[in-house]
Amino acid sequence: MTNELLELKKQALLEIESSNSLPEVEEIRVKYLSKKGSISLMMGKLRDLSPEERPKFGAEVNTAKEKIGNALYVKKTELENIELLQLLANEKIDVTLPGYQFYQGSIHPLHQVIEDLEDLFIGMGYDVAEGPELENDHYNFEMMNLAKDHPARGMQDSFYTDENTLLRTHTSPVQARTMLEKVGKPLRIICPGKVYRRDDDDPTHSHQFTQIEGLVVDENITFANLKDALLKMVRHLFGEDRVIRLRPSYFPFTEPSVEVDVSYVKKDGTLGYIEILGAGRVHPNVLAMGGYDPKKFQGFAFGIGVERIAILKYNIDDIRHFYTNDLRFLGQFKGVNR
Ligand code: 2NL
Repeated sequence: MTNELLELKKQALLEIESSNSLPEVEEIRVKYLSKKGSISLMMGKLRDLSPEERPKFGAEVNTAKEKIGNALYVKKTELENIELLQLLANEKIDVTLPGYQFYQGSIHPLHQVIEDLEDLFIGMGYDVAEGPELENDHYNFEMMNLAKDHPARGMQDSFYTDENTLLRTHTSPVQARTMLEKVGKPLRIICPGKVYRRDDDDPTHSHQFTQIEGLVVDENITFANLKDALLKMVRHLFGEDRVIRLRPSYFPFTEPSVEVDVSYVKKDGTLGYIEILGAGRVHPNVLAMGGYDPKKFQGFAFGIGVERIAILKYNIDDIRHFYTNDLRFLGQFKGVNR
């Protein structure tokens, strides 16, 4: 090997050895191995040699090229690995850092009660039915056996938009519609929703509130079936240690009718009762208007005020909290029922 070639090779390997960045390595490659690099230029010297000397010299240049190429490759790989390790070290995740808090809303307390009762009744084979809030006088009153002279039918007591149209005063019209849809087949439904009555708002009255009504119509339905459903509902809402008390009452759409009270333990240890809902056996007129033969079918129904349940469960002091949407009030019900 000529001295010049040997020197070049030695020099290149030294430079590669002492380089410590990828751009430097690339610079060295260009300097020695590119088309105009000093090793490539050595091939030009072939011309000055005799034909006998040429193959040996050519082979030596190629070997030098290969050696330098290999050294460049090894160095490049080494530097790339270092770079990768540094990257990984810098990207290390500190799992001990505190997390970010996401703002999370919550289900409105009235809806927590509604969803809680929907779950219970769906589990007992009921369907959930909904209907319009703006109702026809016929479905809201007529089909519920409310006579034309009933006080609720006065313009002063409900919100009418014209003589025959009003904001529903209970969710019963949804049940009336469902009876007509079912064309005489057995049904079990609950109907949650907004209802409206003319009232001056104060801590215990609201012109708009929320009701859940239940209706079961089938053959061989007895008052015992009603009591069973009521007791299950009350214990689901207030606890398994509760009992219920029924008192005779009156509703135009049920006969007989009852007010239902739930027990609680008073400070002195004796049992007290609080009224929570109304119920009864479906009036034969209501069954007949809904398309059911009252001689063949019986049913029971109940109506419950959702605000009243939430007020008792969560000890709320003013019904207006439910619709004034103060986040300090609403934020207290995060995950109460779930
Ligand atoms: C209450 C209690 C009640 C009903 C609602 C009803 C529905 C149909 C047939 C018969 Cl389709 N009854 N609903 C029954 C009893 C009580 O509500 O305190 N209302 C003001």
